[in-house]
Amino acid sequence: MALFKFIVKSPSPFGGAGLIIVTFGIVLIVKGLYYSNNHVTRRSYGNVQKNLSNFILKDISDDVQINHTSLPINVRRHEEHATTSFLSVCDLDFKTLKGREKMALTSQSLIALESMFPESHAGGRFQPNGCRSKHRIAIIIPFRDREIHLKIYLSNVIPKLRRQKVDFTIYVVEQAPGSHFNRGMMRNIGFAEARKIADYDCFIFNDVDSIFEDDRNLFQCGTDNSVRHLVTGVDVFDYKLKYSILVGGIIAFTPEQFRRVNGYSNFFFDWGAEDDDIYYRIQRAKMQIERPDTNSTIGFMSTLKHKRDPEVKYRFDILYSRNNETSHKDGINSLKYTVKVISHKKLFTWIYVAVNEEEVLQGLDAGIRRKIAAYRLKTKT
Ligand code: UDH
Ligand code: MN
Repeated sequence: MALFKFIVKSPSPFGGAGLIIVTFGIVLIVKGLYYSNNHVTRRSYGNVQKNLSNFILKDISDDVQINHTSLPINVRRHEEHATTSFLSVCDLDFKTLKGREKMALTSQSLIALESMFPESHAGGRFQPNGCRSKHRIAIIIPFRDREIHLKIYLSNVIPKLRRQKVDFTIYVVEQAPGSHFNRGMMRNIGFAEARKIADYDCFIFNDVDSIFEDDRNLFQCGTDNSVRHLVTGVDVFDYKLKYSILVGGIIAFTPEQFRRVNGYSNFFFDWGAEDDDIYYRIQRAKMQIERPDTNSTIGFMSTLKHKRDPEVKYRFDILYSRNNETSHKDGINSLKYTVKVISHKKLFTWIYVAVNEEEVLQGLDAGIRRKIAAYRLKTKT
């Protein structure tokens, strides 16, 4: 208002023409500011995204468009059948598989990896050539700050799965800074978000540093009552399982099986006991664990080296506080998170999420919450 008064009242050597010139000038300045603002907004959005994702945007192609994510599942299912129904169901010829292979410790850039697998569809979906897979699989990878592992994972695992003729899509669920890492929650979120995108009939949860060695170890789910754990031995444990109830590394659930156990507990932040907890959930739901033949090497898995996170002691307090009743209130039916980005990359769908740790832990017994707070104070973590 004051500025306007100044313009109108200011004496001008050009009279009325002066006023027009000044007004025109103001329009230009305002326009300029608007555009530069827009520019700044866009630029800083890019910067924010870079900070958020630390790696993905600097070394990978942009989002690839897919057009059916917003359609309801029954429509997508219909669409799917229309595009592939003329193909016959894949018949896996075991002679075309290679068997056990040593893991290659390659470290190509993600861009280079993308060009190695030109046949992928947006969001990291691979379909077999010339036949239709009976199953559609989502591979869920919990992730934070393990870029090199992800590259090694993709370059080793994709060729094996291609040979298995499965229809799979890789989801990388990355936890934003601001909370301690929660592997169980990242797995739950991957399940919840992938279900919104397509109608998967099998979810395979795979740690980014855990690579199956043998392509005869089929990426598929067990039948009704058996959850399939795809590991019988781990390289660093002399190709044995560290303990018999271990279900870590790679595990496959049908959506119905995962719903029956209510997914993973959301309470294990840091290096927790979410695997042991889900073992007990499976047991309480009266389901079995099935594995590849333990007399063969088919279920052997290689792991990638990394600094070990400290094992927090209070994880047992959380674990032992879980029972039928508490587990039914803690899992996929009580998930709280904020999706910051969903991006359909060429080799995977990237889901970037934030978790409010304090809010999640409200659901936990006050005594255990005090123990966690005391541990955080002592270790300053
Ligand atoms: N992860 C990350 N970033 C992290 C921590 C974990 O991406 O900072 C993911 C990643 O997929 C990793 C998985 O979570 O492979 C498991 O974490 P880890 O590799 O640190 O765990 P560790 O090798 O044991 O010690 C894995 C099996 C038992 C996990 C149960 C405890 N959480
Ligand atoms: Mn590990």
